[in-house]
Amino acid sequence: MNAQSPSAEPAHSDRYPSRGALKAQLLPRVDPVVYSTRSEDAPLLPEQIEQYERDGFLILEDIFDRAEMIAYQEEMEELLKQRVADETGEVITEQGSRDVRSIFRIHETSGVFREMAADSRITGVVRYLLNDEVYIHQSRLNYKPGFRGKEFYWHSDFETWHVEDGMPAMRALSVSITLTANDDNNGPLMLIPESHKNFAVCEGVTPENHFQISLKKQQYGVPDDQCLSELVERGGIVAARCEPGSVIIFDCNTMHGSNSNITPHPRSNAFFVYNAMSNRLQSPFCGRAPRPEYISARENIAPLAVTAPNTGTELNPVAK
Ligand code: 6CS
Ligand code: FE
Repeated sequence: MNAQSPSAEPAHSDRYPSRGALKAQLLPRVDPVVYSTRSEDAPLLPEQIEQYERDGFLILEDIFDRAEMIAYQEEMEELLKQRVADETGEVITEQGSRDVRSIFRIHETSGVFREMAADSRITGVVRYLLNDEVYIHQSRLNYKPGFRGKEFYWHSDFETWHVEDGMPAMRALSVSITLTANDDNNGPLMLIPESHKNFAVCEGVTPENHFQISLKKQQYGVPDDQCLSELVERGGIVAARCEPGSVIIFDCNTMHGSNSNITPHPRSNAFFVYNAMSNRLQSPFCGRAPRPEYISARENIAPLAVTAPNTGTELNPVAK
């Protein structure tokens, strides 16, 4: 460590350096994508595992049925009503309007979404892909309201979680569950296949309290045009068009983003990030103070219990 700038350098080595004085470039990924090696007892078909490994994402349609989705949609509307004036920091509004963009920590503040996050149809797949006990690193509702819902510019989540949260390895994944239809027009999630195989180094020095602006509009942790062009040249772009009740699973380093929504129809999704217990957060690699617990869980973490499908019954209770 450099004695003259003790807070600038973390004490641990950095396999995925980004920001600071670094120039934009693509580095090779040095972590596995699928951590389990046995496929006989996998909760996915062999071709689905191959697809996730190759593309960095998998879309599973019709996972939640109509009745389940009605309950989740009602809860989403209820949270919106209850928390529209919330000042805890957990509710993020769109820039320049009072429309709600995101509500964080829904797996703890809503029993309904806690159940969704722990649903074995999801956690079985997550545990298989990460081959470890898992906990929720971040959860949120992304409302993308009609008319004024703004875009999420291209980014790799891992870049932010590594630099700003101190997540050491690419052993985490995101699950986006569609609560409304995500169609061609209302700003569906767009993913760049195969982009997870490279780490896109980003330029710029992370400002203090970056989260206060990045959750409305991200400006650091954004890849440059050249890196994005190379990734799209190789893999193209896939828009995840889905009916409500579908599950989009994507690797923590898959490049993704979404356009704004000027249609009258909200594009609302629940979003859960699962991290391997063995990949718990260290100190942030940018040398800044850690982000709040409601954005990235550092202390308040527990492995998710294994439950029987659709019953919530624990099969293998774990100490909390
Ligand atoms: O800050 C986060 O944790 C997530 N949100 C944004 C807008 N970008 C990085 C990451 O996906
Ligand atoms: Fe993201």
